[in-house]
Amino acid sequence: MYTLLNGFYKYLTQKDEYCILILGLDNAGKTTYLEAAKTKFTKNYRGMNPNKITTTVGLNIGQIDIQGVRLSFWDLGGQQELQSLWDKYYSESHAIIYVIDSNDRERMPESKEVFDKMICNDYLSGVPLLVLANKQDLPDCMSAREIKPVFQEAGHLIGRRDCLIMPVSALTGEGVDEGIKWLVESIKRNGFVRPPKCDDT
Ligand SMILES: Nc1nc2c(ncn2[C@@H]2O[C@H](COP(=O)(O)OP(=O)(O)OP(=O)(O)O)[C@@H](O)[C@H]2O)c(=O)[nH]1
Ligand SMILES: [Mg+2]
Repeated sequence: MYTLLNGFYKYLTQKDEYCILILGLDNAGKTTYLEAAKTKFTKNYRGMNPNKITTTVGLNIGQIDIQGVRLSFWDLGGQQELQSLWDKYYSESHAIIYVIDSNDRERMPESKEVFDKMICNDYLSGVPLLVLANKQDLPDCMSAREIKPVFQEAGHLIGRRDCLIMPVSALTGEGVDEGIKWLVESIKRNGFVRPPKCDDT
């Protein structure tokens, strides 16, 4: 009887789980974005003070339950020596969020170069891609419209997949929920190609 009830309980509570990688150069705002997303979508969650967020050495994990599914975010450190660790996570990911510091014109070519190397990896083929032009709260930043053509040059590498470039401010939270909602839809659409994991916690 216990087994039966336990099984039924698990059936009721289990969720499809999707893993989302958050990538981009160091200082792009990945961890700040993850905190903003958790704050928007988790009841009673009070995000970390952005001033207390330090550079990521390794990996931050965060989860959001939304539209009946669980999103597990893997926010990886973006420093050059840490970028070589990214590809260990590619085969298990269901989507990519690539974060750009729109206020750092000088490092835009570097960000594009790192993006190109990442997106042509076979393990990411067909995986939905959300490119975030972050730090839009800063007055002299590049707009998403300016950044778009730079990244669209990689159209042949991006290939056939759901892809969106959008403006966002991880600091103010502007644009954060639209991006996550788009991502959930895309991940579900791609579920035949990359089926979810099953999480019964
Ligand atoms: N003005 C502004 N600052 C931001 C925004 N997002 C992040 N920052 C700032 O940018 C700096 C870096 O943010 P992080 O979230 O640590 O960047 P990261 O991409 O996780 O960096 P690594 O962990 O080193 O890869 C911090 O000082 C943040 O407060 C934003 O939308 N607007
Ligand atoms: Mg970080």
